[in-house]
Amino acid sequence: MRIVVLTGGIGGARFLLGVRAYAREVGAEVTAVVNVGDDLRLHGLRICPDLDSVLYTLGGGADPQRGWGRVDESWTVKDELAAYGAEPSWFGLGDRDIATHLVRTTMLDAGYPLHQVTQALATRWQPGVRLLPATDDRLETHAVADLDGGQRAIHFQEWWVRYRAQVPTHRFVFVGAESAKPAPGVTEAIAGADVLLVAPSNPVVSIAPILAVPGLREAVADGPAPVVGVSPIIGGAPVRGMADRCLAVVGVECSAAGVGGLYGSRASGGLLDGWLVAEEDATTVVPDVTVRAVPLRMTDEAATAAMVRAAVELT
Ligand code: FO1
Repeated sequence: MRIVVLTGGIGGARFLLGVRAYAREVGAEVTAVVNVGDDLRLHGLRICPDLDSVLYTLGGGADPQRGWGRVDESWTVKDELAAYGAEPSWFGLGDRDIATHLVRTTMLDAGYPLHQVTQALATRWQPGVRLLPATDDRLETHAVADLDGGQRAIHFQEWWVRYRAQVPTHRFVFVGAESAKPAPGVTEAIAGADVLLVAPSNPVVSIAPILAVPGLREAVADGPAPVVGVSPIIGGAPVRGMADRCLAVVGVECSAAGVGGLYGSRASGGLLDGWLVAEEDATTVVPDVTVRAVPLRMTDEAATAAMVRAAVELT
């Protein structure tokens, strides 16, 4: 069986732990198509938070408390940058993490595309799943917010980390999306999948930028594989992160039904055949989508693998 997962963020990386465990049980192959909208260049380094979250989480090197970055991290370079007054000071890069960005940036600057660089980084971390960026091209999520007395577009990380998503925000823009191409292997993986899972990631800033790459939404919606999404919202609140703030920006209710409706059914031009929700949300209805309620907390790998089994069995 070939499983393809659309994913981004820390929740998405933790979900992949369960997908990998399930895949090992049943002998399936997993391809993760990962959001790059959070990526940024800082201090001359290319940082790919969502790809790194997957590498570190599946490779056993992630910090379990923060969720992002490396365990046993030190912050000497961050402190030294601060001593120079180098901005931005609101985004912290750990010393171990910086090594990843140095290797990545060196390879990118030498002309290797992001998917090959990611493959090279994965030889160290051995994530046990095939990891593909949604695109090799520049695609950056920006937020248009009220700042400094006017409307300004700021990078997603500035909106998320510096302003903690607390500024009045009008919309998100996926800069570069129109001319981005799917990374080699992405369309083929989707076309060859037996089942497609949408991770319980932020639908607005993790999944939407993947689908904004021309051709990817169509590849998923019109492809042969059944598509099952897992709700990132339990009982009206995000499992982690600030999906509630992102959903408010796009005018969608923060509920399992709201996000299910945002994705929509394949029968009516949307994405989903199935929608896995938490037991608290058992009454959720999404027109033309099969909804099933199961325990949806990713407390450990076994609980997450059970969720994945339920998602696959929904198809
Ligand atoms: N999140 C923070 O809240 N503060 C930070 O300083 C920060 C630095 C950072 C560095 C590298 C990296 O890969 C992720 C980092 N994150 C940080 C997490 C990141 O902002 C978001 O959680 C993800 O982009 C959302 O998926």
